[in-house]
Amino acid sequence: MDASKKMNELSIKESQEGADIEDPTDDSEYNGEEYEEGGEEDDYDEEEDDVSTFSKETIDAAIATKVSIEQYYTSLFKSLKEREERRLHLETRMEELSLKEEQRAVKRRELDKKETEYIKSRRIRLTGHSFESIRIIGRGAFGEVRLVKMKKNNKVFAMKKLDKSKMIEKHQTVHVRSERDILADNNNVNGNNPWIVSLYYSFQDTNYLYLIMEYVPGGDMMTQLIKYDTFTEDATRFYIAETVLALHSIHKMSYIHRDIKPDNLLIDSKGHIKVSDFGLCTGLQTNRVPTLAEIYKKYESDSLTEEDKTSLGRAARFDSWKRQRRVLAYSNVGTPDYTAPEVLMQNGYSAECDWWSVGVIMFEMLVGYPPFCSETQRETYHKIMNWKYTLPKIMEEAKAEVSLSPEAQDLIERLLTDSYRRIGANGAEEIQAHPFFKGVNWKSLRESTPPIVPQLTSPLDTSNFDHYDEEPSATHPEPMPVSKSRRKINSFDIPFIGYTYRNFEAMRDQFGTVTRDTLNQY
Ligand code: ISQ
Repeated sequence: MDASKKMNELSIKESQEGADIEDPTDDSEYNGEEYEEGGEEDDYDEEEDDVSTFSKETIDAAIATKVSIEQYYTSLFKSLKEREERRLHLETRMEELSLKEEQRAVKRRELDKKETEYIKSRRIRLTGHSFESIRIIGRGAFGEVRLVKMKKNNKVFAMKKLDKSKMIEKHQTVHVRSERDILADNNNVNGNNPWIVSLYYSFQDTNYLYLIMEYVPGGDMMTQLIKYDTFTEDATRFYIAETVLALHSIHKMSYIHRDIKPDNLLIDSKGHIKVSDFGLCTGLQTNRVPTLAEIYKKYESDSLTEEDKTSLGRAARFDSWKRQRRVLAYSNVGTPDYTAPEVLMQNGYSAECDWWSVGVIMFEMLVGYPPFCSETQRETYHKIMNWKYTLPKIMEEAKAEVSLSPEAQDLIERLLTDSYRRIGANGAEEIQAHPFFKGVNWKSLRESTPPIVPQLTSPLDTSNFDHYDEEPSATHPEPMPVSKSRRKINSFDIPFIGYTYRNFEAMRDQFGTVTRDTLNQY
C-alpha cells in the first residue's frame, strides 16, 4: 500500500461524543484512545519515504497515532504495576495481621473480583450526559465546576469541565495534563492523600475535558477571607499549619503546586483544608518562557494612575482589594499576588516557591489583604519583583494597622525572602519547627476541630459557593450522537490523548465490593 495513503488511514474510532475513544466491546484492558491497527505496517519502510511528500494532515495524524500508541503502552504498564502493588499491599497487610490461610484465600478472591470489576468499569463509557447537573459552583477562564449527580447511582460529585480549544489557544494543555496526573497519582496503592481533592474519573469529548472529583462542600478560603476580612492568630495558625502539611504531601509526590492561593484551598465538610486546582486555569505558566516584555504586557491591564504611585491607606487598600478579588479569580490573567518572584521571572524555581505563597496567604489572613496588592496588576508585579525594597515598608505599615506577634512577623519574613534562604527550602520540618507553630499537634491536626465548621443542610448544599447563572448559549454545539464511523486523529487531539482515568477505589461505590479500607479494618 502507498505509505501516504496508509498513514492517512491511521485513524481512531469516533466515540459517542468525539475524541475520547472507549469501546465497551473491546476486551483489552486499555480503554482509552484506540488506534486502528493497520494490517500492513510491517511492509512500511520509513527510510525509503521522503517525509516532505506527506501532507500536514498526514504528518499530524501520524504523530497523533504515535503518541496514542505510546500512551496506550504507558497506561497499560502503569496499570499492571499498580495491580501488582495492590496485590503486594494485600499480602504484606495479611502477613502483618497473621491471617490464617483460609482467610487469606478469601481476601485474595475478593481482590481478584474487584480487579475484574475495575477492568470492566474501565470499559464503561462516561460522558457529560452520565451526570445530572445540579448547579454551577465555580467558573474560570477555561471552564466551570458544577455540582453533579451520577445518573446511574445518584452519587454526588464536583465536575470540572474544561474547554479544549481555549486551553490550546492559551498554551495551557501541559498544565491540564499535569492536573489530571497528580490527581490520579494521588489515588495510588498507598491510600489517597486527604489533603488533595480526590479524582474519580476523567474523560473527554470532542470539545471538553471532564474531571469528576469529590465534592468539597465548605467553599474556598477566598470566600472565607472575603467574609471575615481577617482571622485571629489561632485560626491563622490552624489554616497555615494545614496548608503546610498539604503542600508537604504534594512535594513528597514530586509535584510543585506553583499556584497556591486562597481560591485553591477548599474546606471540607468538617472544616479541614483540601487543595484543588493543579492545572491552573489562570496561572502564569505557559509552554514556553515568555519575554520580559510579554510579562509586562500581561500585567498591563491598565496604566498606572497617580493613586498607584502614592501609598494607599489600609482602608483604601482593603476596599480596592475586595473590589477586584472575585473578578481576578475568574479572569484570564489571574492574580500574581501569591506567586513567588522566581516563578514570575521564569528562570528556574523549585518546591520552595510554594512556601512563598504560604507567606503571602498568612499575611493576608492576619492583615486583610495580600502584601503586594495594588490597584494594578503591573504594580503588584513590580512590588513582588522588588520585594527587598518594598516588603520592609509593607511590614511596617501592617504592624501599624494590626497587631502582629513577633513570631507571626518573623515567620512571614522568613517565608517572603530569597528562595535559597527561605524557610522550608530544606524541608517542611523547618517550617513546622518555627515558634509560631508552638503547641501545634501536627500528627493529629486533621482530626482536631477547625476554627470554622461549615453548617451544611444536605449533601447537595451549595450555600458556601457563589451563585453563577447558566450561560444562555454553549460555546460549542452539542457533540455528535453515537457513531461507529471513524474520525482521523489530528494535532488538536495530541495534548489530550490518554486523558481517561478510572479510580480503583471508586469500585466501592459502584459495586460495593472489597476495598483497601476493608483490608485495613482489622
Ligand atoms: C470540589 N468541590 C468543590 C469545588 C471544587 C472546585 C474545584 C475542584 C474541585 C472541587
